[in-house]
Amino acid sequence: MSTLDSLRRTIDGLKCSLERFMNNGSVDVGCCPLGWDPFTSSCFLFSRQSLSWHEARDFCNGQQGHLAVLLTDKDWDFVTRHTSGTFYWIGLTDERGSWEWVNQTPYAMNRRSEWMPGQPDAWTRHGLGLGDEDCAHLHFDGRLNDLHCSTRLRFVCQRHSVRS
Ligand SMILES: [Ca+2]
Repeated sequence: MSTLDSLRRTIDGLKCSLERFMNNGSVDVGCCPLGWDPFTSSCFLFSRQSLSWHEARDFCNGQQGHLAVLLTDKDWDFVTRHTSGTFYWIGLTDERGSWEWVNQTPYAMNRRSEWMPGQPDAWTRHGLGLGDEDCAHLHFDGRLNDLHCSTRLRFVCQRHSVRS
């Protein structure tokens, strides 16, 4: 582990201890690293920078997390409340032929309520080189659209809350 990672973990641990102290020893929601928002047993990071889907995936993995995997209505509602009005990558791709989450959880296609009308359309006339649209992002209203993975967007990382 690099010195920077080690320092970051120390700070995260101190932040958790401080929060626990300020809450008289009880922490209702999990304690999250600086800059991450707690929700149930997860922490979510809403990026300010824009990266390609693969760069975003690698960034989240480097933070002991992964691109967001939205398996419950509660998680979906929490995340889309924060992303409203901006495009954000999440951990959903069909690069291997069918839509699946980055943690290999199968995705049950729900075109009618989770996707923008007519999506996913695997559009190929984007002029961005070979291939269609294999990566899913949250659109302005929180519904999904597939887009070329090289597009640079903000992104949502997810990780377990910190226990120290
Ligand atoms: Ca599309």
